[in-house]
Amino acid sequence: MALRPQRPVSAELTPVGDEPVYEVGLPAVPSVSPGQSRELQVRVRRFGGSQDTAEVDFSANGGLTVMPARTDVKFDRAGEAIVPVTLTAPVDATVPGTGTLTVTVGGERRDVPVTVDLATRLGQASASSTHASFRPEGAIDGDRSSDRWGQGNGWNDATQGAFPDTLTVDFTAGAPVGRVDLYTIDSAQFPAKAWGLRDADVQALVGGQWRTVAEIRGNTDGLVRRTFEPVTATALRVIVRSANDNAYSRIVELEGYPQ
Ligand SMILES: [Ca+2]
Repeated sequence: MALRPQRPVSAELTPVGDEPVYEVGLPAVPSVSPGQSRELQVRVRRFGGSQDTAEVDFSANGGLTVMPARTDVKFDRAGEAIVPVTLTAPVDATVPGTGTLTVTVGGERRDVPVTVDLATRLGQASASSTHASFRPEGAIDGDRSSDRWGQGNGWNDATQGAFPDTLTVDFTAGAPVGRVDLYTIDSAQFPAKAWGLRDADVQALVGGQWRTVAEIRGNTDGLVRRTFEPVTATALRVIVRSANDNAYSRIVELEGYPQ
């Protein structure tokens, strides 16, 4: 029998036409603190097509809000556009928490997870001195327990018997602070009244100036909570002036809240 010449398989190709494809990019997992508004740069790229503009929609869940909800972007000659959006968390946001920022352009939808946490927790900790492994980062790691003291979950200065000592937390962006929860060492083995900090000043960096927002005097408690008129701060610091053992400054956790 004669072999029939094999017929080439033809794929039904959809004409490419003028339909662009979009890509949405964000630099990293965005984060925001309760009561804080942060500007994010959303990058939109267009592949194909010839449209100079596109409509981009933004929405958020988890209690977050995003502005604007919709905008028209104009692409540059490389087919890129940068869209600034402002992401805001409510002052009573649960921390730590998560939300989602959704960006939609053309048929492309991108869901971006957003971390919601205290400005202190998201910040960068440093100290006037550090004793061995009692690093300043331990004071913003979310672990308030004095039972794990010595496992890196709290800060201890390195100048025995010499004060003041300072623990500083720089925020990633300005955030409202109207309350500070300061956990000094307090366990069965190391009770605060014998080992904790006694006198300290809490200061907020407001408009580039340090402002004392709380004074702690004669403290014997493990948790020192102070509320004050809220400020928009870019950093928080604790200046420890004395400790109950007259030797070291010990902070297990430093937390700043909007209220
Ligand atoms: Ca800690």
